[in-house]
Amino acid sequence: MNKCWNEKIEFMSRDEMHALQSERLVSQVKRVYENVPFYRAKMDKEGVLPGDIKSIDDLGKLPFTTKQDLRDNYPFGLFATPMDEVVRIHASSGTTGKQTVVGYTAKDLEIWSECVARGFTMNGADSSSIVQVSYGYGLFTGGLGAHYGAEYMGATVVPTSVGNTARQIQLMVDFGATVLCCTPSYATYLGETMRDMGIDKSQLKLKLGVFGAEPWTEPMRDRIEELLGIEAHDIYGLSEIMGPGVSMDCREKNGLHVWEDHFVPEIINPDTGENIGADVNGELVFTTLTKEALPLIRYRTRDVSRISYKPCSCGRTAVKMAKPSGRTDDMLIIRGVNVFPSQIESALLEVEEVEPNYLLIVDREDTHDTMEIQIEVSPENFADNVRGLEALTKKVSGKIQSTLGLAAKIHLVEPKTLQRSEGKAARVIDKRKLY
Ligand code: DLL
Repeated sequence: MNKCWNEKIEFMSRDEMHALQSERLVSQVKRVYENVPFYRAKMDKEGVLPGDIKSIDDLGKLPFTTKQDLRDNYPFGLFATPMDEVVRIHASSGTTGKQTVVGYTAKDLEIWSECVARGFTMNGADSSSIVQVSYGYGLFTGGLGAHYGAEYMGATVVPTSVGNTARQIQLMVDFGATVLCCTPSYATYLGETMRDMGIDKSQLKLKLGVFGAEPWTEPMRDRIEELLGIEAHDIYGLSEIMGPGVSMDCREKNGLHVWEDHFVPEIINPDTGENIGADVNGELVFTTLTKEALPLIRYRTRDVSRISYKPCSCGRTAVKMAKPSGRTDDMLIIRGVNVFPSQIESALLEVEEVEPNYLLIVDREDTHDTMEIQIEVSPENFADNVRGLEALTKKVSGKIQSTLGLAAKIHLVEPKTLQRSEGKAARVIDKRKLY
């Protein structure tokens, strides 16, 4: 058995977990009904009373909550505690509409730290680790979430936040960081910059990477592991539910254990709202069981994933969710075909001569959707001769066509010309939505 932080919870039997979740759900529902007018009105309208919820099996009787509900109650309307018990505010990223504001009591922060510490420990980190946190600090939950979790575990935290990449690399070498936390796109950027600075990965002490906040694929994991010489692990979360650490993958690397004693996942059909059970892709929905400041009942994440109760070789009994493959609202429909940006990343990772740095531009000419993909050629393969580039363009076009089932105009660009992201990468411009 590998190391763990909270043996009792992480290895709890399914029956015990069912009992714990049931007890917590019953009191959580009672609390939101009594303290949050929004929930009381919604439950009254649906004809569900707290007394109808007797165990976790009754979860499906409760109405969903959405991001729009948080926006409609901006900023603190869904808080279930008085403001003098709220000790921290964060806000969800998102570039359109009002920010989604979330709050935490001191107990919420402790539970959050503990969840993150479980994830770190599960992959070999401990109090002797030096953890460089290169997620953004601020309203975004990434920086402070990883920071508090690592500190709670007793590790030494180096809070570099994002930016000044060359300095980050120098500090990583000088301080001997053993764990790196950032977005997967920033991890690749750090690796590329290191290469440009002439620093070999053998000069690093890094062993573990804890990457999340945006979808990334298995081939991308292999690439980052190779680039930085580490084990790369996936951490998932969203501000509304807590922040990073709602789930994290173990050494099996085939799914993220959800800390179910605090967050109950369900998978629904996004069109009908029906719970579609385990092992099928759908929209991930979470119910918080212990959150004090901002409890959320059946919150629709819009993330596409699936859950599995199959036993895990690491021994943890907590349900696993698949690496989120995209968002129901990020899915593009191009000429009638469903396209997830992550499919493009997978296709590009199979072509050695290009980097998985791309920009997808979707537009419409008359009634016809057009798709252009700008792709960076890798530095080793950037040929000045036109014939070499033509052949490569053809190869990439073929790969994209066979992966997406759609033809795209491929535009190869010089290495390092597409904008790099320090936080979440923005890879799609849908001009059709701009009209
Ligand atoms: O991104 C929290 C976080 C910070 C998670 C650092 C992991 C590491 P938000 O800004 O509210 O919170 O964005 C949440 O990001 O609904 C997913 O769409 C996406 N996301 C987060 N982690 C992953 C992941 C943070 N590991 C939204 N894989 C979520 C895929 C992820 N998508």
